[in-house]
Amino acid sequence: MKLFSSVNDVKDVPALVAEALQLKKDPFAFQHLGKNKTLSLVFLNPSLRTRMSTQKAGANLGMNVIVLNIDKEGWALELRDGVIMNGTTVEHIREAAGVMGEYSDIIGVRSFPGLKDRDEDYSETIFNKFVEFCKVPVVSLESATRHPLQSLADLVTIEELKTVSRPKVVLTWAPHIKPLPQAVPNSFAEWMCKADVDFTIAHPAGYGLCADFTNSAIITHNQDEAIKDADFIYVKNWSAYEPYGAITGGNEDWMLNNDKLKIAPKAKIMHCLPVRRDLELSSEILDGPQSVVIHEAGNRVWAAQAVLKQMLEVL
Ligand code: SN0
Repeated sequence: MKLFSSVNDVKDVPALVAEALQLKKDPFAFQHLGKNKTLSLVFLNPSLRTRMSTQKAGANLGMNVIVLNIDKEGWALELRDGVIMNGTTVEHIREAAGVMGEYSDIIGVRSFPGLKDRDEDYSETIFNKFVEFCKVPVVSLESATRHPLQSLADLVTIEELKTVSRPKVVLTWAPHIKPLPQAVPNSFAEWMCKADVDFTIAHPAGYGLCADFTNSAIITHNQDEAIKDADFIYVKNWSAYEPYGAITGGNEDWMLNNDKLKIAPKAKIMHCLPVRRDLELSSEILDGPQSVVIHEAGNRVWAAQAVLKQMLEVL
């Protein structure tokens, strides 16, 4: 694998999931692959799980890992072409990414959407510029429209914890106070549409996702109907795709609590984290027996390690 930005970059999804679960059993079996290889993780936005799990995944494979919080520690980056750089930006992404490529065998990049200009965000200009100018394999650490390492870890978690061969998986919108990206739900939907699951998306009117990511999903505005007898419920807020980046109040009753979960007594509750307690998801669920959010976050290591291993194998 030379690029990991979407499920479409993966030749064999079940094999990648199996590889992650195998690495979980035997984390240090492939240290020779990463010996004297450098992984650089470049963040234009905050991170906890992605940073720590991908760093650990690289180390498990014997790699040297460099982390650069470029938004805080680097020169102010110019991302646009054709501008005279006489303002606040100091270094162009063309040079910055090119130089990072000189120091790295694999680069990971995190870059959130601006949520202002849909065409710009959905054309993935920043991520694609990194890919173009660094000239080494690139892993998305969450881009404007996708978070594939999260989705792979989610699929690994479902595969590991499912009790029926084809589980019912529900992605439900949750309330929030600020506009969040569509990257996590887009990506989760695109991976679930390729997995052996029955997949439903529930959201209030006005929060439909871009159809490119949701093609075979059942989509409903009725949360109760969606979550009834679910095996997995994936909780996530996102802002509107149309009008782009908008949020509207009045959907606070979409927050799951134990009372709502009575119709889904077997459901395991997932969230990519960070989660705002008692706004997006109730504390009683997060602290209760149905939550698997910590286990899910733990699986981020094995997802990242499986992807890095497949990249190292073709370096
Ligand atoms: C990000 C998102 O894409 O929704 C990262 C998730 C892995 N989440 C946030 O930005 C949360 C910010 C907040 O204020 O709650």
